[in-house]
Amino acid sequence: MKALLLYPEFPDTFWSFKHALKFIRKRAALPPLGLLTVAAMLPGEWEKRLVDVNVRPLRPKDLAWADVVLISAMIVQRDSARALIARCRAAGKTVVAGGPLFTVEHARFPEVDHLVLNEAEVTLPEFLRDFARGEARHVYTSPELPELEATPTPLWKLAELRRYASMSVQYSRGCPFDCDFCSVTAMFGQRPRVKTAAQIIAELDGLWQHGWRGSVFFVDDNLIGNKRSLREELLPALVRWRQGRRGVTFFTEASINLADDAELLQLLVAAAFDMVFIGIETPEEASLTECNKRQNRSRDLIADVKRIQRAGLEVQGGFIVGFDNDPPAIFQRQIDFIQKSGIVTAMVGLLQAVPGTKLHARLEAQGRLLGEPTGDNVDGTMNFIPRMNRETLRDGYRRLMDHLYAPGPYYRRIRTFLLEFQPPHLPGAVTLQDLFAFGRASLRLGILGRERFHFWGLLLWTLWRRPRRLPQAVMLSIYGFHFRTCCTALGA
Ligand code: B12
Ligand code: SF4
Repeated sequence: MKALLLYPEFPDTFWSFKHALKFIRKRAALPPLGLLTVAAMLPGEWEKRLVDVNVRPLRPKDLAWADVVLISAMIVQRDSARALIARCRAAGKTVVAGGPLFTVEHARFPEVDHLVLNEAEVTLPEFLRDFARGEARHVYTSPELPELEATPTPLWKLAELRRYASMSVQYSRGCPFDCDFCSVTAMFGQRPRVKTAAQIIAELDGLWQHGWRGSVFFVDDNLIGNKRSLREELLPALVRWRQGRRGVTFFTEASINLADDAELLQLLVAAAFDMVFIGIETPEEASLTECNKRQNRSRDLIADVKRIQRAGLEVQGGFIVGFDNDPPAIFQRQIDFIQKSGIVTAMVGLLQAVPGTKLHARLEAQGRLLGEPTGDNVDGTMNFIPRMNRETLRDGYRRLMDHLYAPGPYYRRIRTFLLEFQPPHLPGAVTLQDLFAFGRASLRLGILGRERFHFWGLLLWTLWRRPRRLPQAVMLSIYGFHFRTCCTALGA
């Protein structure tokens, strides 16, 4: 059996980093970890190939080679997924689909032969048994949330690792919190399930053996969901693993209560974590209550962010406008908060209701739903009727984004961040890729860009005040170019 694993295209969105990737000669930010994991669960005797269309196009000869196509996607890849499925069907191939898009929207894909939903650890074995007998059903689904000890190491060899900016591994699934807009708990539950430290070390060894020497994203929904196993098992193992292995750093996602645990912060930094994404959402208490983001309530969120930055982790932040309790002043309050916090990569989205979430159910019951979400929450669309006047919300949101990513405020945020950020001196030589990125940034941002004075001003300031942070200053300038180009009316 010849299995083609197919990953649809990400549109030009905030997290695609498309405009930044050119500076480092990469095609995509991250590999399709779900598909690489599924590949490792397929029978060993099957031949397997991966086509991630973010990296290279799907060619007719790829389809001609395949007996069966396995496709994965999240909502934001819906259009590309549909187009690819149509091509597979036109070529007469059997299509098997799984992953987050199909798990929440399977009824909208009758053209797929087999929908193998939820977590493949549970549903795939049953499908494979039936498929081998020629009796496979249309839909395989299960509410079971499997333990992860049996999850195999992703088949890294299928991916062209050098085409990606970062690699990814997953230690846990699920999150103990219950924010009402989030599909993580709906899909993966509130009890964080973890792999063993030995499994993660085997995954990292695999990446190392395939020559990977860059950053690795722990794609956990909330890495600190199970603090005990993190503190006692994973982090000590990572600290040991990185001895004598230069060049590999980690980043992840966590909840804001990370700021309360100085020892854990120290351990993360010792294990080579240098960045964390945190869902901050809003400085408006009533909106935090509304969406049940209880872990963010009654806190000095700016002080929390600064504590994490001082410990040596850059903080990326997720923010949302469009809650029922948002007052008209919310746009300026978000701007003030973000500028003060020094969160350079601040992803502000308009609230969208994803199927399967409590928010979706609530809005449906209130008769306020308008359709399905686009999956890209920075594209300015909403799939429900907001409490605030829709035009006021849309205009306020546009102004907010344009302001945050305009060169003046953006470069000021980088300085605020660099003043606070106190990373340990991790070993790491300047690579050819860094030099290329710097050359390209000098040309694109420093000569052609309208931010040229901000760019050179920042570099001179960094050389004077924080010379060791020069690579970060260049990288964040490049990110700013991407955010301006993809997500604001300003362009670059
Ligand atoms: C990494 C990640 C990303 C990366 C994706 C990179 C990449 N190349 O894949 C980036 C950063 C780009 C990203 C972006 C976004 N993401 Co995202 N992301 C994740 C995250 C944290 C991990 C995904 C992952 O690798 N998981 C590990 C693998 C092993 O799990 P998996 O892919 O689910 O695969 C398992 C099963 O689904 C199944 N499976 C998967 N594929 C297939 C295929 C077949 C054939 C079969 C049989 C089975 C199967 O088997 C696997 C093993 O059980 C998930 C959360 C999560 N816990 O999964 C969110 C998640 C996928 N993202 C989500 C969202 C909403 C977003 C954003 C909209 C966030 C935002 N606010 O902007 C953006 C959208 C993109 C954009 N704006 O550009 C949602 C998706 C909702 C949905 N139903 O589609 C998730 C679930 C998180 C959430 N908040 O609910 N994301
Ligand atoms: S803390 Fe993050 S992952 Fe957990 S439920 Fe809230 S938004 Fe979802």
